[in-house]
Amino acid sequence: MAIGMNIAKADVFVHSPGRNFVTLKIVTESGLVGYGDATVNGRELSVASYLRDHLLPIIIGRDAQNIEDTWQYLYRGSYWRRGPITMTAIAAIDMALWDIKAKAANVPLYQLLGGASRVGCLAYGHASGSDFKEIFDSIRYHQEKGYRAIRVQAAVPSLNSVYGVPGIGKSSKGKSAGKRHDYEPAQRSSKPVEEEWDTRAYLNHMPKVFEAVRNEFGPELPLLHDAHHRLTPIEAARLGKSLEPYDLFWLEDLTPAENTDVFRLIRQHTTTPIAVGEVFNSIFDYKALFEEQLIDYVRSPVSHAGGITALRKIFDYAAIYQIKSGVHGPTDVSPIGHAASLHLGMAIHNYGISEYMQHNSETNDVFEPEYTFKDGLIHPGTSAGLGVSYNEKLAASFEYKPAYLPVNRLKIDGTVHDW
Ligand code: KDG
Ligand code: MG
Repeated sequence: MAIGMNIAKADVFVHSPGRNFVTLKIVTESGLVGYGDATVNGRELSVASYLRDHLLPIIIGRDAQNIEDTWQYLYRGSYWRRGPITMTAIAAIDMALWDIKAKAANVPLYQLLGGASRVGCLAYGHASGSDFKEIFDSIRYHQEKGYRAIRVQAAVPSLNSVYGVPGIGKSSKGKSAGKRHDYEPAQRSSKPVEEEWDTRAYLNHMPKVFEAVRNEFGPELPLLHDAHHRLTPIEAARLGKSLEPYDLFWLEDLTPAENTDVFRLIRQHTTTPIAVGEVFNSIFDYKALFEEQLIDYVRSPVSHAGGITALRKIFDYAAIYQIKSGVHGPTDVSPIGHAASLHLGMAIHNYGISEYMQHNSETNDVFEPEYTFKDGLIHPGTSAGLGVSYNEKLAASFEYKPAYLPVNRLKIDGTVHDW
């Protein structure tokens, strides 16, 4: 048994370098440090409390090397299983322990997960715009930054706001130009901002957007689109069908996440590939979707699906059905969570793509991630562990402030609508 590998200390930090993050730090008796990302966008303090008040007191003194046993102890050993807060808290501990194990072995984490299966992880960026010209400019901007796959979100003419499309209505005054790319959708405020929605207008407009984009950029560029869970099953089927001529890489989060039975109906109507799972947190959420071959990409990131230990099992299960990874990588996944997903992505065979919304300089100054982005691929780096650190002093200078994702209401009568 290695000396000094018991967990001696664990701390949770809740700060706002660029945006709110919850960060876990575990230290072994020998002084090895591991980091975990425990951020749940808009519900940060709940995970911090779950860790501080319930999990950290019971992991002190455990052998940091026994990752599987610790995972089972925290998951199977608890009466209350699953759910985003529980699984994010377990994920943070799991990530930190893998970070420690890789540092103890003096290798980048992907080496412990089987080694590199590729030279880097294909990533997609976020293009958006109020009109076709803005969308084209935004796609070009991302291509110039190196992206080889691009998610396209568009304003809908009759709506004065659409989630994922910043600066609607301001473009003619030139106010949105600097904000269009990789913006932060969670607004720091005491209450969520409210946005409006009209499914009919959206469904009528999206095929026009993708027709225009294909006409402008040709057939080769991989294009993705996110419906943010807003559709009914039959509306989702219609969208998939209407976008078939534009050959999407995937269509994401079509319907509300709770009812996965609806994918049977959607699948019967369209060959557009389907991605889902960024709000799933357990292998059981995917079970029927895999076994009945109803989806094509798994969206879970390491930080919301119970950690590297758990997501590895989800990916291996998906591989049996030729389903690939398509990991969630917005700015609310911290560089620690992002690095963990990248190391796993380097190692698995059924890697598909990762979302890569780039963090701002405040975030990067605190976490100093080693991953690099070049020619559309991200590489997690070769230093020992996850390749991410955490500057506690600098982080403490960015005070946590509540921030919320918007709430969505129907334009016609103000009814609260789905995410
Ligand atoms: O916290 C949720 C956001 O990150 C949301 O914008 C994520 O739909 C999302 C995406 O695909 O990044
Ligand atoms: Mg999404």
